[in-house]
Amino acid sequence: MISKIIDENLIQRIDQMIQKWSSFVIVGHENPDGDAIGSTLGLAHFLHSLGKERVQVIMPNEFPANLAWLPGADEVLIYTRDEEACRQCLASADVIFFLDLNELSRTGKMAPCFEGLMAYRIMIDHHEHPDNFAHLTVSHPEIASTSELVFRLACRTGRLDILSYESSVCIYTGMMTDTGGFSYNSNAKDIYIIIYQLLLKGIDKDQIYRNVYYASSENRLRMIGYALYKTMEIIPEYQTSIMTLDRRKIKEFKLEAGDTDSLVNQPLTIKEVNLSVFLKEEDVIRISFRSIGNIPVNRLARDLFGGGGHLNAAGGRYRGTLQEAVQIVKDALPAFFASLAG
Ligand SMILES: [Mn+2]
Repeated sequence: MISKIIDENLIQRIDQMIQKWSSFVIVGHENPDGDAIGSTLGLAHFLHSLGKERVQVIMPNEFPANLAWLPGADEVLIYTRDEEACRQCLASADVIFFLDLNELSRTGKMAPCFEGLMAYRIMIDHHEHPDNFAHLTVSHPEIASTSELVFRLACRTGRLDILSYESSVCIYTGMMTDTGGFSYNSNAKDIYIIIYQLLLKGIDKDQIYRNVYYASSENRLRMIGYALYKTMEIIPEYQTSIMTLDRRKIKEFKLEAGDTDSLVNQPLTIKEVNLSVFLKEEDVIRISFRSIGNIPVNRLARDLFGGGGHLNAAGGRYRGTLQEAVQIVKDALPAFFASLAG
């Protein structure tokens, strides 16, 4: 079947922790995306199938409305909405899983909650440079999604047969969203063997696609139109696009969580654009980078804004004005591309 990616020793130890303990909390990252929700809920359903009754998924803040249909999404605790309930769950947890995040700071305002907890910590993730905060770390940057790692875990513990329809839906959703509907990071053959297995579980992949991608509000689509028409700047020399959205417009379009998530990908559909930068003015300036080919945007995100991510998708934040942040990006382009050529 699929190749064995996760170390056998890690599989055994995670399996032992699952067998041994009864209370589990599963945490995803701040501003959760499809993979954060898909992997955490996918694992939660899997633990349910193993007969575990005390399983709680916690997200640091709200997740996008187009993921609310996922099985179990209505039982997710949101830290910014229900801090006390989250703290109680964490305090009584035997095991805490950290999914789709490589350092505690990725849980945002929730990060201090983990101090002094006795629970056993297991991280399962696919971002580079994992921090050493967990007792067990499963880190595979070469794998396209954490949801895929959850499938691999279920499979390797020899329990593919009990993987439920609900779990399969969640896992597929994370695999789909972290590859842009299998349009990037998606050449690994195993992905399609896994999808085949998920289809055997009864998932409707076409319906999942529509649930996630054909769920826009009118406001969101108009915002995309505005951003592309009024703010997108193309720098032909570097095949780069820079786009912004300021606080006033975010308010005007009444944007909700996740509404701008895929916007940064749009300029890449221009034939001549291989690097897209999107800057959004929130409490801080949030900068998203996307690229095609061998343009390491995680390096840009790290060097310019202390951020990080993957080769083709990364992000960072900046304290200052939108204009300053745009200028920082523009100033950095010549040296960045010179370093790639050299
Ligand atoms: Mn992910």
